[in-house]
Amino acid sequence: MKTWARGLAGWLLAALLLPAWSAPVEDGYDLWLRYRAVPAGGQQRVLDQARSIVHAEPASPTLQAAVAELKRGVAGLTGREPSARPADGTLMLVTPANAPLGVELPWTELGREGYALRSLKRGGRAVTLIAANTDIGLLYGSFAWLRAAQTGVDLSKLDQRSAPQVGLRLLNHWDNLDRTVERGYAGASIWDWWKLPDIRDARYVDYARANASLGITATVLNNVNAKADSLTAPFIAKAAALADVLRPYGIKVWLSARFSSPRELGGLKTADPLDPAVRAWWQAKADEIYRAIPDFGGFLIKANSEGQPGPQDYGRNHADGANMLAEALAPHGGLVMWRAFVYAPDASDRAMQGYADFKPLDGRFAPNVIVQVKNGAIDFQPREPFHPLFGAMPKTPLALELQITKEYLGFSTHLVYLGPLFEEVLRAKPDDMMVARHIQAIAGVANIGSDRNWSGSHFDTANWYAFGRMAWNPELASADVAREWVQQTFTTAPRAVDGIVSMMLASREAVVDYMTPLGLHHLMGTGHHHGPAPWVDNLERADWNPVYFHRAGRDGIGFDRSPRGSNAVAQYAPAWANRLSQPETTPEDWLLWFHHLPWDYRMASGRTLWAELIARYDRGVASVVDVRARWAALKGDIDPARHADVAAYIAVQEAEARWWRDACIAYFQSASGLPLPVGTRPPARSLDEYKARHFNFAPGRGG
Ligand code: GCW
Repeated sequence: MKTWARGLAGWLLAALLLPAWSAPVEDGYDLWLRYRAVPAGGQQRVLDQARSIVHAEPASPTLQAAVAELKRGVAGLTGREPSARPADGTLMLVTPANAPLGVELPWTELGREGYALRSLKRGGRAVTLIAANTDIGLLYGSFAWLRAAQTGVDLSKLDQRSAPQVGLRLLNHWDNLDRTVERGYAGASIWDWWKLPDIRDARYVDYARANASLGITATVLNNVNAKADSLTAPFIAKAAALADVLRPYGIKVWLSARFSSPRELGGLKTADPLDPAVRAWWQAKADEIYRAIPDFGGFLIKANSEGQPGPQDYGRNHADGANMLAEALAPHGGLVMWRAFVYAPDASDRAMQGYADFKPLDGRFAPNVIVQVKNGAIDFQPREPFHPLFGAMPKTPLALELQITKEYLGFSTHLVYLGPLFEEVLRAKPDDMMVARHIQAIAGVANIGSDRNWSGSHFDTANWYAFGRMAWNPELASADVAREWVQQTFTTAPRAVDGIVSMMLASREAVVDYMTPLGLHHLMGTGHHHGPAPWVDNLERADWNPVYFHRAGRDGIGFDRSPRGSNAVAQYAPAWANRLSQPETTPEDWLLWFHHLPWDYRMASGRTLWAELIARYDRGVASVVDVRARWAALKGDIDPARHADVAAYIAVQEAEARWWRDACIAYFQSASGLPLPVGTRPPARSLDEYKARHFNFAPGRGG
């Protein structure tokens, strides 16, 4: 064949193969930072504003990270990398020191972390200012610009500003030092403790980028069921290596600390917080950590909770324990996050323990102590009333603890978008203020692991994303957050976006309905928490048994927390206490959380409670069936591999939703002795068959 013909054939072959070569792999690793080439018109839209990037020199590591991300994003979206020479279409990263004259920017409003994006014309050229008071603000602003670019915002008319309402926004990794993850469903811990500090996996930088894109400012590296080893020199060195990688992205490293460490590591006879030798030990330990990590964030503490050691072992209270650690950290600017997740063995009502222990200590904690409170008073259920401590400790900084990992919501298998749950909690009003205004910090129990797609399923990263975005701005609507995430993670095609967002927004109510409708809670399998087990009543602690929580019997179902029962309602502000004292004025979504009612109690729908319960379970299953159909209808809009993955997961979710519905109805029918209402589909299996199911190797049991 002539040479020219061979050359032409080569080009033709390459052209045919190119799409296979250049089509980036859609395995979820790039999260919402995919920066995939937008359709041609969109590319010009981005290029018109971003042919060049201009910034102050010398650039700090943080500013370098911002510029690198902008280059990466523009190159991905348009196929062309911006230059450093000013052009018609320049992104200018500016602080008060180098902002162009004559442009009014809200510097004071932005504070330390905020940013402004402003489209201008300068000498006839398109210029976009990314403005902030600090380099970390410029990093957040750069990610905000890229979010706008990826979601199809008109980049020629930008005039937005944003500053975080909640000062401290952090992840809690329940990661163990052997790389198992407690309640983790996404593989091993991403922290390769064994190879640290020498080997610093590139994944740590991508973790930092993802969290910086959300404005997350800190991360607790290890499990709250802490091992004392995490405070030994080798592990401090490992944590220091991670701190070095995360620092340019504005992410501080924290550690969970085991309260008995002075005994286990220091050989002391006691860990009594009032003992001078114990206080000295913690001071020396804090000094040692800060020598390795000068900007160490502080300690997260789980004490006198589920068997963890704490100050009460020595007749002291939580404030005594927290204040000792706070004193050790204070000279370095460190903080203590002290968890209020406590419940005593002799609990008359486990939901009352956190308030009972901590409310009397309001105002007794040192200024650098934050009390960390779960969104509800039991334990990350599909729905819980807001925790009574919100609004009850006005003299104490509080952190809201949310679970991003889905310990009680179907692991990483079930598609459940948690944005609506976060929104419900943040907007709840214990008094005349929303929970979002009662908190100084917000912590999310991470759903991140070594799986390629980070969170164990393609949709679970939406919960990491929603946590971060709503921690930055607790008044963001979960629907808007979902839409942003879909447009960056899957597609900007409007019909597909609408379809996926509607699936996501239906998913949390669905899991409530098919697991724990009408305020039921804690019905799950023992230990692993997989699947339904409302019949369990044989555990060593009464308040570990599902029967303790639903109290189903011939007379009715539900936990009486009214004044006629445990009177837990009295822990809420008076307006709520009155409203929750009567079933008629209690929101039906919380009905069986606060009341024990007869099966023939008349619901708002006109049905009896028994019929309503079944209707809710059926509604939950129907919703999953609908989500499955919606996803199937999107087959042509989503890359095949991820579409197939998600479809397979939703099929499992449907089967497990049916299992939850059938097992719970079978059991509650056995407890009530009532016939199924006419027309009810009977459970597929017998109650004994459901009771016989065991899962000895369910994931998430690390620790
Ligand atoms: O949700 C429960 C989990 C435990 C967890 C504990 C806690 C880290 O079952 O695995 O322990 O709460 O929040 O401390």
